[in-house]
Amino acid sequence: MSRYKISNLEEYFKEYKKSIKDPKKFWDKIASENFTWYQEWDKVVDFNMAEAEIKWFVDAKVNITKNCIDRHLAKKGDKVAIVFEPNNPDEASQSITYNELHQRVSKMANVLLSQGIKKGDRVCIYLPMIPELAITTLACARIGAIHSVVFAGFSASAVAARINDSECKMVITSDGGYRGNKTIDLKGIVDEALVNCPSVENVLVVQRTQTDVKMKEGRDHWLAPLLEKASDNNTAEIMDAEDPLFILYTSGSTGKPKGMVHTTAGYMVYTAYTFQNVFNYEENDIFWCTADIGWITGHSYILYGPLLNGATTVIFEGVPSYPDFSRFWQIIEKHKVNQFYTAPTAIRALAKESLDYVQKYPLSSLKVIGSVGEPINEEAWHWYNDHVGGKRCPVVDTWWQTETGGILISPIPFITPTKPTYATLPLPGIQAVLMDEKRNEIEDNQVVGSLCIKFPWPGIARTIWGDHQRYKDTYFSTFPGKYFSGDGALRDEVGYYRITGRVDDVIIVSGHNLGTAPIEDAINEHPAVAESAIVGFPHDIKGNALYGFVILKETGEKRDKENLAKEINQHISDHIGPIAKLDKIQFVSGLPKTRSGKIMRRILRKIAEGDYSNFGDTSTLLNPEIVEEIKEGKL
Ligand code: 7RM
Repeated sequence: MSRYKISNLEEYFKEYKKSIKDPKKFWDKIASENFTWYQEWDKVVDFNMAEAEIKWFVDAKVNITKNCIDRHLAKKGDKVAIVFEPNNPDEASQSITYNELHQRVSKMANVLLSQGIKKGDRVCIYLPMIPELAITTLACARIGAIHSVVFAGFSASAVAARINDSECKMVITSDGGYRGNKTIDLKGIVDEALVNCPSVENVLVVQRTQTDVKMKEGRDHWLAPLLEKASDNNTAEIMDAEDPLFILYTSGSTGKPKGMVHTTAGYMVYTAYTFQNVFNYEENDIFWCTADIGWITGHSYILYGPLLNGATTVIFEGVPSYPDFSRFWQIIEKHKVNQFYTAPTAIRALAKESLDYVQKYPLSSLKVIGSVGEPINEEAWHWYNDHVGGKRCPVVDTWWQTETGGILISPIPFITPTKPTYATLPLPGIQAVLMDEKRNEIEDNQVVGSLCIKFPWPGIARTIWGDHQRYKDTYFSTFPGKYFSGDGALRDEVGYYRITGRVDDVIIVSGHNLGTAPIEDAINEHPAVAESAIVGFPHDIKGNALYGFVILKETGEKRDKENLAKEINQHISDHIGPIAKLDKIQFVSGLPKTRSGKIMRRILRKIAEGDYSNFGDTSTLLNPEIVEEIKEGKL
């Protein structure tokens, strides 16, 4: 992948202008120079923003795993593709070369075929961060099956909802998973989920923890013996540029999770291009992204982006706090990591601990350090820059979303001067704009607006699985003709962007995007609960934590509130996962509502933050008296 030669900010602006003046020419060149295609495209892009219909590299034929693996074999078959670092530092790490990866993915692809999985079938992958997660994901892509990776921290009902939405034919899981000093019973969770999943025919089980698990006759199969029998000769399926590559679920502000669909060629071109440029990857560098492959960051920058560039990528099974808070720094030193990519929530958690943990290690291999997932506050930015990057490594604050497939706004290291808390400038090809309340484009700087993109880029999601109308309504209707990110942003005098956060009701807790609606749904299912509303409030480590306002039914009123609060959190844990647990629960007799019946969340947000100075316009409130009551009853 060629890195464009820009040596200063002025040149970046020139290059950027060219890329938006003629985007077709720009992407055509990148796509034709850096990949192997079975057949090239007739047209670079075809789109209709009003209908949310977007196609890139029209009629081209390609297989992404040929580009991730096969084409590297001639020159770097013996190069390490994946470094696996286990949860327990006493367990040996593993190195998987491109040759080995080719062999293992091919065998796995043949196993999938032998189990009746065909091009277009959906396969749910529910695995811990072990090499098999990467291998099974790539094997799906190799045969054209659509992978739906579900983060291994989700509960049985969340897994079931995702399996059913896309009617997965198969689930791939493991006997268990290690995370810090815990062992997670993944197979048990899958068994519970599958009680309500009629589409699933087979379950493949990887052995990781040697936990004794129940195997359902005819449905469940250990993976190892199947792999042993499988041939390592597999011809990659010929995929159309717009064939779906994967579905990845993301929370919405209302209702059920959205299955974002990414297709083959555009996603491939975009993740490869952004990986190269945002991290300035050079041959023989070791790249480490600490996300889980169950999130888009892991899909794009643990798996696809690095492998497309023939890079060495680290997969870490564990957590930053185990066995102690030096684990990340110890791994950087052990594997001589050159690019390190993590989330503000992890940075804040580690910055709270003694400096000794990080200062024990010189970390001199590092060249570029990145941040993703939520706005990085100034204090965390400086701590990261000073103590991890040693003030030598550019901090790339990368803004993007599950929907965007890859990074849209970020500094380019050694080119874009960084500025704390600013994601800085859109990458070439990305036409970012800010919109005001009247839906006009904001021309001035120094103002906040809704962040939109006014021309498609290759990595944009193409639809929501089974619900194109929802895709259109959510992203293309608020500002006609533009993609609306749902985020607010500020632009400074040189055009740098600072992301201010969600303008809708998604709350980001420890880097996880949580929709308020499904959590409220879970709370409301508790028999003692009548109604609830949750809001986010600032939290030192998690970025935001959840504050729940809960109205009880009469039966609940008589109960011990402390126990009730515990039960409610358990309920949330079972339905969504422990990450969605409430930090504070306040029992109230009513919620501030507008006449049309909508909860006025901004008032609850202010109360949760302890800011009573100005509640803004409350004239549309049906029950203004409740505001005083809630304020007084605040914990
Ligand atoms: C990659 C990812 C997307 C939401 C997005 C933002 C927030 C992500 C940054 C950020 C400020 C950043 N995908 N977000 N990166 N906010 N600065 N650098 O996180 O779909 O899970 O979340 O995350 O609100 O809309 S995601």
